[in-house]
Amino acid sequence: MQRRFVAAAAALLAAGWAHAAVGQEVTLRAVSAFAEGTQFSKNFERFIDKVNRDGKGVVQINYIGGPRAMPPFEVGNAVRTHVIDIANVTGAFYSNLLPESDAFKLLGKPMSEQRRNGTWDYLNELHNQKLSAWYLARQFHNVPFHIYLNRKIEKLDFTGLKIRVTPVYRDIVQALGGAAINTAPGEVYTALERGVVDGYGWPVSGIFDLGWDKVTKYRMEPGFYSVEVNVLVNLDAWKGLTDAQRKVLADAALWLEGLDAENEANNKAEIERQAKAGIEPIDFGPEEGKKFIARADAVVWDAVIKRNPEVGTKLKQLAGN
Ligand code: 173
Repeated sequence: MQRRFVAAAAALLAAGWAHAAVGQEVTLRAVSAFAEGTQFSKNFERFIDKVNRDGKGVVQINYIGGPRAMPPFEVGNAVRTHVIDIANVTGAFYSNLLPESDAFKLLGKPMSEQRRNGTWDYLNELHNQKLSAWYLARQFHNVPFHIYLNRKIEKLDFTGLKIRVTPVYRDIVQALGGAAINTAPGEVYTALERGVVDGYGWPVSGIFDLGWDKVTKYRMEPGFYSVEVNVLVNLDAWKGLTDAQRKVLADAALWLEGLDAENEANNKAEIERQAKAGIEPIDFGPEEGKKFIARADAVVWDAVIKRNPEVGTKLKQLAGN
């Protein structure tokens, strides 16, 4: 009797261990919407390295790569349909699935505050519902966007200019009379080189990564909005993880958001580097600058609130908190 019990217990234990050995370490497949090794993939890649260090035997990430692996505007949908488990992607690239993502760039407070004041929870809910995704982290809140131009303008007016956009810049470019041409980052160099566009929207940092400095003359001041690049996890994948696995990812997510502390110095260094590369600022002074930013914000809130009054109003309230 005693021996049989011991044998059965040992078998159970062995089965448990076997299960643990199989179930314990899970590997997630990751994609970035930005080219590997470039400005807006770099920190995500550091996050992956950290997870793979801290998560040994628990959770690992297999980085499949950037746009060479998957077109950037398909990354959000690939998370939704669980073609991949985890992604580094801006809301602007999945606004077809979540149109309210147009407003994410107006949520510019530090992530520690957004996690305290309910913004993170609300955005997580939106991602759960519309993207079947867990909103694990948001990066680069303190990096502004700019419009870069190859033709000098004398006032805040884009009439006659063709400007490469994503949904980030579409509304303001059109409000200022410009023709907005939507392209993925990978097409910007050729569009500029061939004169298909007279300028483009992009953050203050990262234009050297793909050689755009060689085809850029001016950077318009001031910077506006707040870059958002998010780490999303497919919701079924997230729910299927153990508490220990989720903890490795959640801790690494907070660490990743902490890397935003590096951005201010990097923004400054990029502006200096642009000046050295001969890229001149176009600046109409503080009054015009203020007007521009107010207009840029207003066109987005108007569009988002018109499209979805409930979500738009809630996001605007959270932005002001
Ligand atoms: O310009 C873009 O492609 C874009 O929308 C974006 C968003 C976040 C970071 C970098 C670029």
